[in-house]
Amino acid sequence: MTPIITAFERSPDGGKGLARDTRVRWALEEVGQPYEVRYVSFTAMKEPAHRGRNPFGQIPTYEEGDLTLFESGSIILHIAEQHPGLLPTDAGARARAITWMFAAVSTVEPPILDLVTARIVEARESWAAERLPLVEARIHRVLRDLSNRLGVAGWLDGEFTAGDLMMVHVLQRLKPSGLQTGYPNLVAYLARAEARPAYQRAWAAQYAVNAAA
Ligand code: GTB
Repeated sequence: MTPIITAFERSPDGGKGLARDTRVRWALEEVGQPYEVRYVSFTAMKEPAHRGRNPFGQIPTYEEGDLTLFESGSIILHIAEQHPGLLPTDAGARARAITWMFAAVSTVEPPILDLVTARIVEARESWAAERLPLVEARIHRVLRDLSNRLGVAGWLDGEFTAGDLMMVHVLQRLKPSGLQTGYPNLVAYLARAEARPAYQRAWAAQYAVNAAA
């Protein structure tokens, strides 16, 4: 059965691949699972039909027969559990890969999202300039720790896993800020992941839609 995911009808990033459907597309490409995409407008996202898929009215979602999922982390974990290629078979290595998925979305992503909030949503507040260095310092703390752990390794724990996929997509959101440039091994980590054929296919698919929009 071909799964159906949802994505922005027109992504605000104009096709840079930063919206979270890209990470789901990437996971599907890594495991060789064809998929269909239902494109939703910002209006349609908040309507009952889409809230039936995601109560928060957001993308991405994932439908496979009777099963409907939301939350990119949960969707990618499901894909990785259904198909070989994104989680090791060894139980310990598998648990560690899932740990990295959680680390990406619950430790590394929040301060990065806070930067988007600080730079865009709060930009006109009187205290915005004062708060920004604190937000950036919190990002540097997680980048430094991640960089130290990665060291000279190619991936976070041996072979490429869903943990790397999540971490890379989370880190990519930093690119417009340039904050990652002080960590050469993280820059190389991103480049290594972006060179993967599955990533290239996922990126091209979302770009084709958003460049045409
Ligand atoms: N925790 C959820 C998950 O991981 O799936 C978060 C889902 C989410 O934030 N979805 C966003 C959304 O639907 C799109 S990805 N937003 C519409 C809304 O809330 O009304 C976040 C995103 C949006 C835009 C850019 N961009 O333009 O660069 C990047 C990422």
